[in-house]
Amino acid sequence: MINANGFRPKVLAVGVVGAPQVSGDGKTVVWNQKVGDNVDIYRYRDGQIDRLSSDPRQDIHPTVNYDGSVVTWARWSTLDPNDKTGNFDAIAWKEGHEQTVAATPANESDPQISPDGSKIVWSNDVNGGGYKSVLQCLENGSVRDLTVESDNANFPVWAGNNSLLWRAFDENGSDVVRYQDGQAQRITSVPGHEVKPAGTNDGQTVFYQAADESNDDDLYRLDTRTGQTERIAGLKKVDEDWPSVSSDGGVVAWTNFDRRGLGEISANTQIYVRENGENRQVTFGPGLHGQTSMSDDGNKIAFQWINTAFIDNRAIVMLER
Ligand SMILES: [Ca+2]
Ligand SMILES: [Ca+2]
Ligand SMILES: [Ca+2]
Repeated sequence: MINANGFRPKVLAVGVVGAPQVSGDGKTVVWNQKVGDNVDIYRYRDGQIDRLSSDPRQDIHPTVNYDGSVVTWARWSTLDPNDKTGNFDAIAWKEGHEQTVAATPANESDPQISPDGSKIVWSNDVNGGGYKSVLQCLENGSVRDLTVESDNANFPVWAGNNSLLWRAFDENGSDVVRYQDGQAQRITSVPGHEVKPAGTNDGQTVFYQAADESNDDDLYRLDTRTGQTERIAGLKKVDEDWPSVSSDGGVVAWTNFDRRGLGEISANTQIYVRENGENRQVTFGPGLHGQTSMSDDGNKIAFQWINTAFIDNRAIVMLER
């Protein structure tokens, strides 16, 4: 990994690491890491690494609020991660104290903390069926349902403190839904799947990934005020996936799976950034570079690197400028 295009890579952690998330202020990075048989949540802050969880069960998929004071994640309910009677619960960590915030027999998956740290949203698969879900929100000590089963809502993400984006399945694939002030609205409606939404802090601009008729993924930018959709990255034989975005929408990063010249099996997988109307590559060299998470100002991008020759050799890397 060499320096290029304005961003300097800095390796924060090496090991069986994944799912990095950077705080809005750019000062904290959290991720999950397997040591021995145990997966826990780790944090980088002020040049130091701390282990935030020490439960012997599997702790995965952390999220972190703007100032790094609250971290949430999902924990498997039993010791054996392959135990069919187990399910995920939602955990919140606040200034050194860990609390289980949802632990029914259903899967409470991938809890998401709002930037101000006041609300946690997760999907609950009702009877543990793993198919239909409702989204639930914890705020001021009580949990309420945001959706009903027939909404088929999943994978919520925050866009600022007052907008949520999620994926709603229907017979035509899936659409992006925006939820504001208690109202849910479908903001995409083309056939196929529009997925992985990432929004600006005002919830007005939404980036997402969608596949064309030949199953080639491209990235789109939707301005919900004008209703205009623009394809911002759309090369053939390149899957432009998993956008992350700065708070004003001026910087977008994604994982670029370039299958040109390498065949269908192995893609050249690098991080790209769009800024001022131009797309540029910001990681280089061997291995998979993916799963970006961006600070509000667009100057820090955390990502996961995987050695394709030895997949337990991974790193959490920060791109900084
Ligand atoms: Ca653990
Ligand atoms: Ca549960
Ligand atoms: Ca493409």
